[in-house]
Amino acid sequence: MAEETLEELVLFERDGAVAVMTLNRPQALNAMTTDMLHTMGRLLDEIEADPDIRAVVLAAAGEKAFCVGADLKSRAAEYEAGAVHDPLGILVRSVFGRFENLNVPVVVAIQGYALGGGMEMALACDIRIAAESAQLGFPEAKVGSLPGAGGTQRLTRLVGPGYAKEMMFTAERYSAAEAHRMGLVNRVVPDADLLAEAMTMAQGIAAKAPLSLDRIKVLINRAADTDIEAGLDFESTSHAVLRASEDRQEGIQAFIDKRSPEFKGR
Ligand code: CO8
Repeated sequence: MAEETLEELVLFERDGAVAVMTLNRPQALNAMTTDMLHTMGRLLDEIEADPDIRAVVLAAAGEKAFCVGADLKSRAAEYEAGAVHDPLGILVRSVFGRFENLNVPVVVAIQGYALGGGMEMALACDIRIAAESAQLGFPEAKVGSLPGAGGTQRLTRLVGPGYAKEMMFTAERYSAAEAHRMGLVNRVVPDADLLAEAMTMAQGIAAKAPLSLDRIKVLINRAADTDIEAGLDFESTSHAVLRASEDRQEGIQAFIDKRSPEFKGR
């Protein structure tokens, strides 16, 4: 395989207020390497530092796969070396957690195979759009492992323990339609429309008030692990913060003036 430069591993583009990150190892079905995850971390730094980015699309190059999980070829070398320290495990936890906690929404576009760690990456995003061709699954139990990059925890919170156990016990691949029925993906679209649908959704989100998006994301992320009274208190406090924001005034004024609001994130 030709030498891969860090910039080529994950492509980065801007389209207005939307940043697009594209996994770019289609020859290896976008299997994750530590270099790729380091590059994603650096791009997430850029996104966080840029207040003009209001939403992110995570996509992948090639028609065959979104991502087939960890790069088993580079991992084989680690196992042969008997590494007790797992650099990939540490990195995936950090990078996936950063997507989950990013201050702007992340829409992920899934085509072809989304397996193992690739599926776990998609679970750390906020909204999953799948192409009709998508095949999603957790093959780990077939090879004596388990979904160790957040899968057991995030899938259970998303679809409930029944479907999470079914997917992980059987280790089978599920179609986009089956994944949609479980609530694992938000919507299924024709392959040719995947990126456009993800961009349209992200552009629509990016036009909304940034502080609203930020607070809604945090509140929903915490909802599953918070008792209802504490959650409602947190919601009230967040609501009070928004009431005092400039963007709330702008939103109401724009409605009265019958024009589009211009939000500043203040
Ligand atoms: N790593 C590296 N290369 C891969 C991988 C992979 N995971 N999967 C596929 N490739 C490569 C193949 O070797 C092949 O390369 P080449 O052309 O040079 O031989 C190319 O991609 C195309 O693959 P196939 O020819 O196999 O294509 P098929 O359509 O026949 O099959 C499959 C596609 C079904 C996706 C098959 O390749 C497969 O089963 N791949 C392995 C999938 C898998 O097991 N993924 C889980 C990996 S484990 C994981 O993700 C855990 C992550 C968490 C880590 C953190 C732990 C704490």
